[in-house]
Amino acid sequence: MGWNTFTVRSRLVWRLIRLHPDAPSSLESVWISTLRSRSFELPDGSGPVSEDPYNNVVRTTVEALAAVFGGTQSLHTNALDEAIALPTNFSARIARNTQLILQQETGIPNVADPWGGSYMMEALTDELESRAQMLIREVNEFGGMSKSIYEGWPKRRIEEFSARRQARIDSGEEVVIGVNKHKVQDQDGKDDSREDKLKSRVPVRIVDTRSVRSEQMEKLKSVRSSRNNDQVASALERIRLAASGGDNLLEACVHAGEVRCTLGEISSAMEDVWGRHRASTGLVGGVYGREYSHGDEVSKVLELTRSFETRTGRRPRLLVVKLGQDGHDRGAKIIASGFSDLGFDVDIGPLFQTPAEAARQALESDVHVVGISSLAAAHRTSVPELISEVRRGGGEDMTFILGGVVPEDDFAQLKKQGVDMIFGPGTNVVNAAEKVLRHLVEVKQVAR
Ligand code: B12
Repeated sequence: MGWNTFTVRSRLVWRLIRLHPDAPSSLESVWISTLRSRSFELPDGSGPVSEDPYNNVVRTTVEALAAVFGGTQSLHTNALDEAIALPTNFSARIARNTQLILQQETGIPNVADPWGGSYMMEALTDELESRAQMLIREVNEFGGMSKSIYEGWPKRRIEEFSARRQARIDSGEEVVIGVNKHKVQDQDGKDDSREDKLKSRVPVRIVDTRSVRSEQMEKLKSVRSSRNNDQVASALERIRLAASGGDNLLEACVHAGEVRCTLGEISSAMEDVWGRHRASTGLVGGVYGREYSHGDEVSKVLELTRSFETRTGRRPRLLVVKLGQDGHDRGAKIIASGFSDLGFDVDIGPLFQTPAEAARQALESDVHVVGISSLAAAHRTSVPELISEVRRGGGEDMTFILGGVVPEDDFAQLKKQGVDMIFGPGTNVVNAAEKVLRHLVEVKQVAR
């Protein structure tokens, strides 16, 4: 699902199925499985924001309503704290009730296609359909979906779209209430008061990652000691054979599960044959020049980066890293692309680095700033580890900035542990770059 109420995709999926029973062969299985399995709407994360989070209840309702009008049969609704942490029981209940209210109180699901016949909706569906057909042609020209995924094409398209959208939000062209318009201010101001800001905070689910890890290790130990390890070895061998092109891989994996192979062992067996996929770490260049409508703000930051370079002999250098099992890389890519457009020299680390690996890369690249993008709640352990590794390796002056899904309650502790600045969901990239530059010059005295 997206944010635009009139362009939810379910309707389009049905249209494509209805009008194209002979859809291109590489996509045929997708259509057939959609027909069999029903259409499902999952929000793409562009809806809920961490600022003034109760607004997210309204956003999710409108999004869900649009999906139902669009003919979805299966629906996920986000919790109001989606951009803050894992949901609490309270927020999960509201998310579930949003669906129940639509289903049982409104009568809306009793009508098959309430938008059918509306000139605007039919025209929009036509337009979406022809754009979808263009994409399908592009995929087919690539040689099919698997090949295009392998070449990184869909990922690149998503990244380009995300970067452009972020620039539109940052410039205020796309309105997000509470983020770029009608904000809750820190102090009494033209919007709302500090008291309102405190009231708008929600209780957050805190997960103790250390104890989760040790519980998991214990479970793993007990599984490994209570199973038949000969059966495990032969099940893993069967996966290797199937992965090399012999048998049915899914069947081999189900069998491996039955004899209690772990997920890690199953995927490692496939990795033995296929190797490990490395996601591309390219940047989307030029977005903040092209899409950002407030050219003067961009020029101001570019001026600051130029003067930094004049004074120090090199551009401000940033390394963006992702730590541990956190595969959410859209924010990291947007920051890397945006800061690069704004005159920074940017490196991006590969996904799934350990704190020690990221620290080594930061020291070897001699960066001014390490930017950690954390969305999987491991910041309380991995970030201090990274900082102490860097300090131990001689990077005493390095600046650490952290972004992503980080609850406000953790800010004070992280700052004590050496994080200089924290930027949550909804961060304006141009403002963030300016703050980081000012911090380097005024606090760290890098270019004085
Ligand atoms: C999209 C998404 C996914 C996609 C990720 C696709 C991808 N390649 O990135 C998919 C579907 C794969 C996914 C999977 C999972 N997800 Co997810 N996901 C999201 C979602 C909805 C949006 C994230 C996003 O892309 N936002 C858009 C980007 C542009 O925003 P952003 O990253 O916040 O970046 C902005 C700022 O934060 C800041 N920023 C970010 N990084 C940095 C770095 C620096 C240096 C700076 C200055 C600024 C900065 O600037 C950016 C621009 O404003 C979030 C919820 C949310 N709304 O945040 C959950 C969320 C992050 N996911 C979550 C979970 C639990 C998972 C799974 C574990 C689910 C599961 N059980 O399988 C898996 C884990 C996969 C993995 N290996 O990591 C949880 C994490 C819980 C927590 N932190 O406590 C969240 C918060 C949802 C929730 N509330 O439960 N997810």
